[in-house]
Formats: sequence, structure tokens, C-alpha cells
Amino acid sequence: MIVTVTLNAAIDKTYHLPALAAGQVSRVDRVYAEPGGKGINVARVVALQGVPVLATGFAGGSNGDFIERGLTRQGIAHDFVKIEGESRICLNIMDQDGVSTELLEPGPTIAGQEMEAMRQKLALLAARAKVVAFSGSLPAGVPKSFYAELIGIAQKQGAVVFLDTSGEALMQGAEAKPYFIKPNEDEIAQWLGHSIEDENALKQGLLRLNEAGLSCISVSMGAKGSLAAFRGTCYRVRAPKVDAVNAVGSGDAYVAGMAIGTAQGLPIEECLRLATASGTANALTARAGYVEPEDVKRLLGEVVVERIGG
Ligand code: TA6
Repeated sequence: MIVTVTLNAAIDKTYHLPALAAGQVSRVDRVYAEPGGKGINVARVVALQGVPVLATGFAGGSNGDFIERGLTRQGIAHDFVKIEGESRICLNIMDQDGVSTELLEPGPTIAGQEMEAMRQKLALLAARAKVVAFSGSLPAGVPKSFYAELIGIAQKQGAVVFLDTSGEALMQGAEAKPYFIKPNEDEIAQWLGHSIEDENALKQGLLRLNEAGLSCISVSMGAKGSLAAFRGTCYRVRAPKVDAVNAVGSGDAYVAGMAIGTAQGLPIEECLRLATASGTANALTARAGYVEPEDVKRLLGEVVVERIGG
């Protein structure tokens, strides 16, 4: 089973409209509202591909109730720590040219006893999991070290741990040496203590992070695809070109594919292939964190994974 942890869960609302005109009244053509936040998007993409998954994290208020009811409706098992605060709304405004404008609320403030409840629930869930994936921002009230603490709890239960977050939460979470992380180039440069001039410098930096105990790292290169390093070997991955409808959630779908491949014990090349096909498939749907399984299967054959050495 794969367990996803969303400490800052959201209702992801997507508005499709002709154009966003600041300072004016705009009427929205299509509205989508569904359980969201990075970890929940990961769980949905895993579930859509028929792989056992359970979503946990913090959820509270009427928005938290909507999130849990939505997961039940989507057939996704869930077991959240209920909190006093109100889970947030994350808004994505898509215009007719495909330009996405995201407005992400900060979310609730978490209390000490709610953090303790998360520690205890995670220990029980991680004992049943092959992979535990932590995704998304940390809510207020939670120290930046909380991911490192939770990663330690999950690893102690024998789970393989993924961490997909950013900034200081990633820097401190990475100290617990999760199996998989998905940093951007700036975060890698911060780790290394110097700027990254070119792809070769990025490759060398990834290999140094492998040596430092971060087994599997993937860095998005945008339209060029991604660069990955796995236990001392680097790979360049090229995604098929598609006409994106809504790319929001593609990073989460990538994590979902990587988690499925890892849980199934696939070779790293196949994990990278499934991750990239899932991320690309997400961009083909109007909803955030959603794929058509047939798209994933079709795209698998179009992903190019090239071993570029250690
Ligand atoms: O990656 C897309 C997304 O999950 C959106 O759906 C929205 O929920 C946002 O990211 C949340 O990001 P954050 O980093 O605040 O957890």
C-alpha cells in the first residue's frame, strides 16, 4: 500500500474563463472543486491507476469535511487527523490561452496535540505501507523540522519515504535522508553552496547528493524533461510533447507514478518512465491531480529514458 501525507490539505478549485482581467468582473465558464493539496493529488493519481493507497494528513472545518466526503466519493481510502482550524482553498484560474494563475491560501494553524495525533497515526499507517509520500507545504504552527521527524517515524516502521516540498521544509526534511526527493535547481544549488552553470554541473551535484545519502533525486527541466540520479547513476528523461490543458498537479502525478513503480519494485528506468507518463497525462485533463489511465499507458511508450552515466 502507498500512504500519502498532506499536512496542508486543500479544496482545489479550478476556474476556466476567457481571460483574467484584474480590477474587472469576469464570469467563469467552468468550475471544478475537489479534494486537493499535493499529497491528495498523489493519492488520486495512484488510485486512478488501480494501486492501493490511503490518504492522511490534517483536515478541519467545513472545508475538511468537503475534502473527506470528496475522497470517499472518489473511492480513495483516507484517515485524517481532524483539526480545529479550517482547511484551505487553493484556486487555479485558467484562461483560454492556457495561462494558469494560482492563489494558494496559507491554511490553518496546527496545535501541539494535533501534531502528536499525527505522529501516532503515522506510525500505525506506515507499518502497513511500502511507500509513504509526504507532499506539500507545511501549515502554520508546525516547525520546519516536522517533516524530518515524521520521516524518521515512517522509516522506523520500514517504509520507503518520499518528500516533495520546497524551501526550508525541504532543506530540513532532507536531513532525515528520505529515499526520493524532487527539488528544483535553486534548492540543489543551495545544498551545494554554489550556482549550477550547466547540465553537467547539475549532474555532478545530483551525484554528490546521492553520495550524501539521498538515494533517488529528480529535477524538472521544464519542457526539456527531467534529470534524475539514482544511487550513483544519472538519467535524462524526455517527456512526450503534448498540448497541455491544465498542468497544475503534474508534479504530484509524477510523484504518484514514481511511488507506484517503487512500491511494485520496478527498475529505476521503469519508475522514471511511469512517473513521467503520469505527469504528462495529468496535463491532458482539465482537473488538477487527475489522469486518464489510458493516457498513462499510451504515453509510457513515448517517454525516453537515457542512462548518462555516473
Ligand atoms: O501541485 C499542485 C497543487 O497541489 C495544487 O493543487 C495546490 O493544492 C497546491 O499545489 C498546494 O501547494 P502547497 O505547496 O501549498 O502544498
